Order: sequence, then C-alpha cells, then structure tokens
Amino acid sequence: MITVDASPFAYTFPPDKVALIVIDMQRDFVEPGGFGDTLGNDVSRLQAILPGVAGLLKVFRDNGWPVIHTREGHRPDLSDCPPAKRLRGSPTLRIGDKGPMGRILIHGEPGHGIVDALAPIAGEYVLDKPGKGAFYATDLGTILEGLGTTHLVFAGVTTEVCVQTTMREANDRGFDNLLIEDATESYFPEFKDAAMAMIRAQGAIVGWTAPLAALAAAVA
Ligand code: C5J
Repeated sequence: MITVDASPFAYTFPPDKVALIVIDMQRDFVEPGGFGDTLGNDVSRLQAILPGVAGLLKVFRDNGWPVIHTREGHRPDLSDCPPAKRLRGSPTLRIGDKGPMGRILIHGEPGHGIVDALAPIAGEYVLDKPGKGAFYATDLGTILEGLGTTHLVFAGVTTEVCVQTTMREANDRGFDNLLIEDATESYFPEFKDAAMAMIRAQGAIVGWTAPLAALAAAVA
C-alpha cells in the first residue's frame, strides 16, 4: 500500500488497483477560441496547470499504472447533444458552430483534441463523453472493472464541473478518489477552492485532495 499525505487525512492506495483520470484537457477548454473562451472565460488560468498535469502523468507512466484521458464533445450531427445544453446561455459561439479551432466541442475537430503538452501515449485510454460526468453514456465503468481499479486519482478541468461531477459519480460507485490540487483548475478560483472543500468535507465525503509533490513523495 502507498500512503499519501492528503487532506482531510491520509489517502492509502494499492498500486496495482489505481488509475489516473485526466479530465478534458482539450484545446476547447484551455486555448483561446474554444468552448471555454466563447463562454467568456479567461482560459489562461487553465494553462497554468499544464506542468502539474504533465508531472502527474509522468508519475503514472513511470510506474506503468493505467491512464485514462477524457474528452467532452459531441457527434458531428449533434445527436448526442441535448438541445438544452446547446441552447443555454449566450455564448459567442454554440456547440457545433464553426470557430477558429473548428466546430466547437465536436469529435475530430482541432479544438476537441487534447493539448499537445499532455498528448496521450500508446496504451492509454481516450474516452469521449457527451456529458460532464465521465461515467454517463461511456464505457468508463466497464474499463475500470476490467482493470480491477478500486482507487482513482483525478486531474483536469474544470474542478467544479467535469472533475467534481466525475468524482461524485465515482464515489457513488465505490471508488476512493484523490484529486491532485495543482493538476486541476477552474475559470473561477473561488469555485476551485469551494469544490475542493466540498470534496474533503465531512470526512472525505467525496474524496481526498493533495498536491502533486505529496503523491510523488509517497511513490518515490
Ligand atoms: C465544462 C468541463 N466546464 N470539462 N466542462 O463545461 O468542466
């Protein structure tokens, strides 16, 4: 067992039953001209975690532990995009509209891809998801069952939307979840802080949080 100095108390995981889930590190969220930008967000905030996510990937790759990357997006015909999601709010471009990185949040478009710095490597899973949670309408549960995973480490964007939603889905399915604090980010700093506090509250009611350095020290 490996024990990480985490909050609200130590997080212990069996190294043969752990997997990393990197949520939605796509150009559409992280780079100008994508979905996040069209919603009026400052995407540069999200770029700050690229070294943290890269460092976390290195820990998992060096140990040969499973890595799953997710991508939020929709089929080109939008058949898996609820009209309520597409029509909500007043973005400058809606899902499916053509932007500087191709059609917003559409499979196969440049904006839908994972940023180059965090590109998946051979043997890693890349999971397309139409919703905020990575278990909804995907094979994630089946993949984790096949791997024998009981413990999940989380990174990615945004903390309070797709990361937190997926952690809650995982929590209800019986996984023990650790969120790496400097490998996740929000367009709103106060939402990141609140999401992490909610996750840790009431005796890790959704999971644990720890900085990358704490995980790296535990694994070394
Ligand atoms: C959002 C996500 N924020 N990946 N998606 O719409 O968090």
